[in-house]
Formats: sequence, C-alpha cells, structure tokens
Amino acid sequence: MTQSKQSHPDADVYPEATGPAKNLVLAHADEQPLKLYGSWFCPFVQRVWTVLEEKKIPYQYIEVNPYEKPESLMRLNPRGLVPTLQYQGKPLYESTVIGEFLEDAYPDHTPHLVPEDPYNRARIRIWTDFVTSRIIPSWHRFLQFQHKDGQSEQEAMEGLKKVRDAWLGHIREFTQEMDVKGPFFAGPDLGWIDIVVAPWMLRSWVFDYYKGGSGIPEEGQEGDDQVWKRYRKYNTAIHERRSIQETTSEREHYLPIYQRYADDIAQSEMAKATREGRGVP
Ligand SMILES: N[C@@H](CCC(=O)N[C@@H](CS)C(=O)NCC(=O)O)C(=O)O
Repeated sequence: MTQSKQSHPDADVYPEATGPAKNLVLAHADEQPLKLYGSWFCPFVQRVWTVLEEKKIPYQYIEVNPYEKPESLMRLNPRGLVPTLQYQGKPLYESTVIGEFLEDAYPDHTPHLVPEDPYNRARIRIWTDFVTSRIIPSWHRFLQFQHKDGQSEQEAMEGLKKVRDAWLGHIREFTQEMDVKGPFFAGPDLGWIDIVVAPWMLRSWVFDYYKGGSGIPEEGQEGDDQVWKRYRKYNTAIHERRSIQETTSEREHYLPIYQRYADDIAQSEMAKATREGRGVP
C-alpha cells in the first residue's frame, strides 16, 4: 500500500469499492435527492446500503474516507461517522435509526423489513439492541485480543478462549430467539434484524484468518447441536442473499483493515472503544 498523506493512522484504506459492490457504486453515481455517504468497507454502511437495495429506493452513493473526515461529511454529521444520509437536503445518521427511517419514509417500497405489529416491532428492537450492545463489542474484543507481555502461552490461550466464548455465547443466545424453521430470524422472509447482524456474520472469516477459528462447530463436530445447526442455516441464508453479496467488496482489500484490528493497532472509534471497554460508538 502507498503511504498515506493523511494524519489519521487508519486513513490509508483502499479508496473505493471493488468486486460486486463496485457495480452498485457505478450504478448509483448519478445525482439523486437521497444521498448515502458511505465507505465500502464499513459494516454499519452495509446495513443501510442493503436496505436501499432490498427496497430499490433511488439513491446516490458517495464514497468518503471516514478517517480523513472530509468537510462534506463533517457538515452533515458532526460525529464524522458513516453511514450518513442526506434526505431532502437534511442529514441523518446512526445506521439503526436510518434503517427504521427508510421503512417509514418509503412505505410504498417493498419488502417491508420492519414488522407492522407493535409487539413484533418492539421485539426486533430488543434484538437490534442486543446486536449493538453484545454481539458487536464481543466480536471486536475477540478480534482485538492480544497475548500480553509476560503471559505464558497457556494464559494467553485461556484469555483467547474467554473472549471467544463470550462472543459464542451471545451468538447462541441470539440464535435461540430465532423462528425455529427460518431460515431468517423471524421466519421465511428477510427482515431488518437480519440486515442489522449480517455484516458481522459476513466478516466472521476474520476469526479463521487471524484467531485460529471462530469456535462455531461444523456439522457433526464436537459441540454441535440444534442451536448451531439453526445458526448454520441462518448463516447460509445471509451469505446467499443477493443484496448482501452485492454490497460486499473483494476480500483482499478488507485484509489490511482487519489486520490492524487483529494486531490491536487500529485507531478507529470502534477500535478505541473496544480497548477502553466501551460499546459501539
Ligand atoms: N453507531 C454508528 C457507528 C458508525 C461507525 O462507527 N462507522 C465507522 C466506519 S465503519 C466510522 O465512521 N469510523 C470513523 C472513525 O472511527 O473515526 C452507526 O451505527 O452508524
């Protein structure tokens, strides 16, 4: 990679989407009243991007590097985070807020991803919160885990197992809440909760790549049971979904980004929050 001229240590990311996501960027380059300021690698952006694609809402995709914090982004979102949306000239941010907003603002665009029934809608909010407050932080603690100076090999292994098991525990709890048949969380149809969690499922190859395995048993392996069987069915359905595939870039360009997390040297707000024991920024 070329040396970045920018001061933020994470700014030197590949500049644009590649692979399937590149086609979407090209198809959504034209001026539109609804603008998505996004970064090709960002899981929070992928949520919003997937909703726009599922619902076929017209939008303009504008690639920004959130570590360079360009003026165009800061003007709309003082937190300087992506995704940021511009709707009728007005800004909106926070991926979970945007997801529900798109459902409400474009009622004629199907599929409806958020249940209409108030109870079911509230339940989806509980599990959306679970993804934010449990799954994502434990995913990052596992990925960023480091062998500390002076620790024996065994102590380090135990430490790694602890963070891995914490993540696995949350995935199991989430899976146990799913509709028995599925394949999606609430039944046969993809919903907002699936889009909320999908980007981290899609990126869980990082555990095989950097941490010696995710710990999720394969069929017939030790520890396999009905819950993991249900999870694997879910995982397959998520990976096969067109909108999710189409918002994904080539893996080789995610590697330098996730290498920095795996080495625990990333300086993103998420990486810092993880080191400080805080939640999602
Ligand atoms: N809570 C936010 C999180 C968004 C977020 O952290 N985005 C990252 C990119 S994946 C970002 O903009 N990082 C810039 C930084 O860390 O300075 C959301 O759900 O939209």
